[in-house]
Amino acid sequence: MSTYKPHEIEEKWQQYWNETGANVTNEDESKPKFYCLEQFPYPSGRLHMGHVRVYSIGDVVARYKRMSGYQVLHPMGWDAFGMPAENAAIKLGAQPAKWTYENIDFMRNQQKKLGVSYDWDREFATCSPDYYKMTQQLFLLFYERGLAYRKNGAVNWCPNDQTVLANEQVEEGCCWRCGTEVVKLDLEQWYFKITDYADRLLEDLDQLQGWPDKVKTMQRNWIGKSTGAEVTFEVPEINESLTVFTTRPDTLYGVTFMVLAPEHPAVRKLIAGKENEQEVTDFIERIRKESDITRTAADAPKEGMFTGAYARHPLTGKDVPIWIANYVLMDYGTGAVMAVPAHDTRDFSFARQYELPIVRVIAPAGEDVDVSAEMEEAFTEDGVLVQSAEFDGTPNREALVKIADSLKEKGIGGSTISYRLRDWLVSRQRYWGAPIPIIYCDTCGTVPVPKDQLPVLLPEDVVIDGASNPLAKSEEFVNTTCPCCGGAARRETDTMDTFIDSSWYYLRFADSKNDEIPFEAAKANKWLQVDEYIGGIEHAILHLLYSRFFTKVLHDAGMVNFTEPFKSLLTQGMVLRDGAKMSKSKGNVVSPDEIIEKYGADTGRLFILFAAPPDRDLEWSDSGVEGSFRFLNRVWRVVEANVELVTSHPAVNVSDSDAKELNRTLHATIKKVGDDIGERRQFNTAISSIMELVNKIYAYPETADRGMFAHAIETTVKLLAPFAPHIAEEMWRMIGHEDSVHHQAWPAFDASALVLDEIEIVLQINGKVRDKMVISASATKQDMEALVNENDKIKELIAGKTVRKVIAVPGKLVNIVVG
Ligand code: ANZ
Ligand code: ZN
Repeated sequence: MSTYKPHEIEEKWQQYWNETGANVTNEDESKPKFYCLEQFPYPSGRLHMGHVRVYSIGDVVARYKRMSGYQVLHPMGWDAFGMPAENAAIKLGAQPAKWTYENIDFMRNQQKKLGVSYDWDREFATCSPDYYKMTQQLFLLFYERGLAYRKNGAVNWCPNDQTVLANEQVEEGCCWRCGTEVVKLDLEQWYFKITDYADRLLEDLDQLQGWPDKVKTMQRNWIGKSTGAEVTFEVPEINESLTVFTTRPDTLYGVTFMVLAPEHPAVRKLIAGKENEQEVTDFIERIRKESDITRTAADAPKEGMFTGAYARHPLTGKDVPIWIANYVLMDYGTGAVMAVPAHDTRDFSFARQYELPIVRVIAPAGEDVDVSAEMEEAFTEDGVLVQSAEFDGTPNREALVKIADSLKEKGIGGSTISYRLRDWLVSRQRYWGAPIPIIYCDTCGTVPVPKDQLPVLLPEDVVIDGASNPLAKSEEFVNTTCPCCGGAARRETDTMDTFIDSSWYYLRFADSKNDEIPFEAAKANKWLQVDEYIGGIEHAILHLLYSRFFTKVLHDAGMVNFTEPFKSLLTQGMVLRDGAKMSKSKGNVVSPDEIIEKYGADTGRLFILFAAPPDRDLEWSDSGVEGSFRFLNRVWRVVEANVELVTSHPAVNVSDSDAKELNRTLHATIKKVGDDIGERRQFNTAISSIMELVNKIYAYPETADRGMFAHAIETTVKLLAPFAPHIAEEMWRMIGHEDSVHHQAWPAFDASALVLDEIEIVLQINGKVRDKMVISASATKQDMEALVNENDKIKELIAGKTVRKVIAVPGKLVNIVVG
């Protein structure tokens, strides 16, 4: 008897798969394609259990699809640019490249030890010049299409990371990476025009049937489409006009003041020469430094100041004082608000605070409201218009359209749409990223680096001290010649946001060796969309929104024939221990190496897949891991004990009732496991059904058909293959096969096996259960009565009594009433 020794067999089979190219993409046009992708990791150093979870999920799907007759693309790579490499350089004096590649080697080795079936021939790291040359090509494509531009403005700056951040990378006012509070700075930066795609990014969410609703909702809210109107207010004293964005043009007659964002460009002119000029200027400087969160939080104190200037109400001609306040943001709508304190909560508290008039223009329908009565709070519900000239009595929903239309007629406004989404700030003042391929020339201006001069390589002899952008300090890098005129010129020293690298990597896998272009259209169109994409919920907006945007741009450029990159999305839950997320800082980490060392990779994978549905948080449990290990041993023992029988492939004869029952369980399991992996992605229930099957195998009597028994054991090995690939391979060979279990066809499901032809009924006397009996499922009432009369136990019990009535319920019971 050999015992299950995971270490011996795992290493052996990993080597075998590697040598035989078992996991190389099986391109075969006669088969349907399937692209299974797990979000590629940042090479931070070591894999954690969260990684193991994602890869285990992906591998089950990929292996199942291969066995189900698909050509499967299942690649892996490295999201290898970014801050940690630079921080390591500062702390440890290591070169970012060296540090990164060492981590990649280590982590790749860990992935291999897990037995994940990646096609390593397609591997790449985004920090390699081969890859970032293509990232630079794509930057230039965006530039040519007018989608990459430079602009000056207030940007988010992380004082710790010494770089700017995109809006999506600011979480509750703090840097997404290091948690430092973000400040606002005025800088000239590169942007991608994602706002041009706002509508399509929103509309196409409806196509994404395979995405969690939660993620779609988050994207929808982030894009933040809002339908409203623009209204223009003249400001005679500066001979200019101010335009506001409002979702409530129906409240126009209730405007009692106007509020501009302190950064609004008109403010300077409004206060010029006024006695409070200095005071207002100081105020502006102070507010600018506040984060948007502080400024807009509902309970945050509102702060404002009168500019001393007045606008003219477009309909009444009345003077409207112009204020500035922290609660109005420059980068939403137009940065200017018509304040209606009677019907807007923020305006109401501001008006109360600064003693500004409050004028009611909407009253609850059917109520007689005294319009001069003081209001206790803003009235934000629907109603009918009052104090609104010719619109009095009009329901406000109707008035909304009517007033917008009348503004349009008069040429002072009209309906419009506003988005919360801002353009994507893509330049970073850091070293470890793809250099932006742009040159500045005094004569020719901004000049893109010609394609044949790509990649713009990162220089290696740089000083990385965290104080300022290393590239800007490298004379050798900065000074160059202009590609247009040959004169002296300077290179752009910012690098690209690493989210650009990851916005197109899934396309590169289709053609990862191409050194001319990012990828061939035909290859991308063959493999994409990604059929199953697996990754963390933390990318619900960031990476997933950017990737969708990239795909649409590449579609418009004719480079791909699809508009959405990820057909189906699975967001896996966290791995917890003692109720908290596993993390170094909490000291509750279980390392993948530890588990592989103690139990083998198959046990680790099986536990992780069994312990929770993939989208839920998973609580680590040592006894759960033990349980998985015991289960694999249990399977091993039954295979091992029956090697000779199974190898001889005895004829299957499903005629006795035990064989029928085992056959029924077997096919129920085949169906369940297939549906659970292929459709429902519920690996935990798939595994528990295999466990039940194994129990049935153990309980199968020796007297029942041996062929069925052998067949069930052999099929169990196949069903287990996607979950525990090494042990399945080993057992498959033990039972006499020469080829890999992973190249077998997935067991075919036979629906007829599920039809029960025998059932169990209960036998009662005066309503009390006395015995059970197995009979034909198609037995009629008469058949049942006849069968009961043959039952020895019943016969004994009713001996000498008078049978008054026999009640037979087909499929269930027979009740004998005796007196
Ligand atoms: C007048 C009004 C009356 C408003 C009323 C609301 C209620 P959403 O729905 O989120 O798009 N607003 C416009 N631009 C702003 C800015 N830059 N900063 C802060 N607030 C701004 O919000 C649109 C509403 O938010 C607009 O409609 C405007 O106030 C305010 F009874 O205009 B409303
Ligand atoms: Zn030039």
